[in-house]
Amino acid sequence: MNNIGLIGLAVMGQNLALNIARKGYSLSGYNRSRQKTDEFINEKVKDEKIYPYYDIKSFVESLEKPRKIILMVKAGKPVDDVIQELLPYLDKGDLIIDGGNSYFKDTNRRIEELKAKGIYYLGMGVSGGEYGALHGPSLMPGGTKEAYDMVNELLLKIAAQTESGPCCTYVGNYSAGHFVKMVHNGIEYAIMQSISEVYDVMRKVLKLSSEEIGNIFEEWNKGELNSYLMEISYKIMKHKDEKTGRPLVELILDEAEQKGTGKWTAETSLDLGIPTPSLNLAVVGRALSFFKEERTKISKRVQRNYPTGNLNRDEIIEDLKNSLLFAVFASFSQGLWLISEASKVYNYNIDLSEVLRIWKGGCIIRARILDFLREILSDDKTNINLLNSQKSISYLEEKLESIKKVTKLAKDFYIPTLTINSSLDYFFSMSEANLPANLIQGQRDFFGAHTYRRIDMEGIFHTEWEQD
Ligand code: NBP
Repeated sequence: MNNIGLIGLAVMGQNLALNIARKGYSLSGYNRSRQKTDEFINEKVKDEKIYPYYDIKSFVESLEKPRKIILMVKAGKPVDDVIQELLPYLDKGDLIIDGGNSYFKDTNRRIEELKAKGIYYLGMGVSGGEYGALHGPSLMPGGTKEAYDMVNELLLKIAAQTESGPCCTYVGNYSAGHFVKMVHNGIEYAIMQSISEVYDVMRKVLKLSSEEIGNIFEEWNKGELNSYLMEISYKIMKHKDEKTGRPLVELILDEAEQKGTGKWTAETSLDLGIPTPSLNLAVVGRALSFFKEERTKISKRVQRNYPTGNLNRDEIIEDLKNSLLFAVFASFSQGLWLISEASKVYNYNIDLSEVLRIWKGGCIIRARILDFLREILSDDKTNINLLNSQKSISYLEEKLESIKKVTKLAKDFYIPTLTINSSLDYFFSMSEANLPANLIQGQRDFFGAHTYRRIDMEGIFHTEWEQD
């Protein structure tokens, strides 16, 4: 009898299976198409106790009870299909863990459907790509605590290990794990977009080569900006194409694809009424990039008058670094706020500080700044977007002149900086007591009799504006 089962032996499943087996567990593996299973067993598995199964029945029967089965299949219908295939062979008390990037509302539905059949279900965010899956991912499991306790020991062992402990915690009730993973990806989109915007200014304003930009990113990665995304960005900038000898990044088509988690984050932020402009604009940035043909056509119609005069290269580089730090902070701030609101609305009971802790290793958004964010949160647990603290304000204000200069410079050079701009506007909006929403309320009342409240007296008011 094997300790655990895993269905879905694509990139993530294979690496997670090897990770689990290398921690001393025996594992039954199953994949819909036989070929993938055989390739995995023949080419990747060595001494690990990983055993292949070619039909669901014998796969399930190979597992010790209560059975624990991890799904690493494509999100959406495949998850429901696999659950339906498993159900005839499962017993009450067995546990299914969905480790894919499932939509959190699907996870809620599955938890309920399976609960009615006595089957436990965990929705677990897994971050870290194939390397993380093999060497230690960040794991974000959510569901009932009872279900989590069945695999607690195993998950803590396979997760990335940091000085603050394993990058796994019981995230919370229902779909809390998949929700947190979704927002993790939303933040990931925003940071990737911000780094790309900085790159754009460096190449178009400062005329730096990819190699030079790579060197600057490498330098930044040694300091405050130290993060996985900074690290891969400098490596990408410095990578030479084997065929042409040119920097490969310059040969990659500028159309950014997406699988949906960023869009879900943006949609959910709008549903819950939490402002996450940097995260949303990062999704918009990818959408804009996709219209290459139209962009190219329109670019031939526009007249551009570029500024002349000397630029202070070192000063601009320092400003760009500060702008990136600012945008990264703003992106985390917005993401945490969204998680915090969802925790209230959906009764997830999420500990934000724990979320920041398990993002410290293994995952794509791991970054040095997480320690600082945890410190701010530990000063005041109710500071859910981190902005309401003198430490945060000082941190952002130190960078304010830089980001103002960078947004202006980018506009002077016609360079879109969607995420950097929106991070700055987010800060301006959140630190502004008077927004022009009074006029919007007047407009709404004018055309739709939607009423408004006043600052000088209690009550709800409507005005017959036309009579003015
Ligand atoms: P994919 O997301 O590409 O999914 C491929 C796997 O799903 C294969 O094993 C495939 O079986 C199986 N599958 C499909 Br498609 N339809 C199925 C069905 N109806 N019944 C049974 N199996 C089915 O694989 P991945 O990139 O390894 O990712 C797995 C999960 O982890 C996804 O949810 C993904 O979003 C998430 N994730 C991925 C990463 C990453 O870096 N790739 C990172 C974090 C999370 P087949 O071989 O028979 O076609």
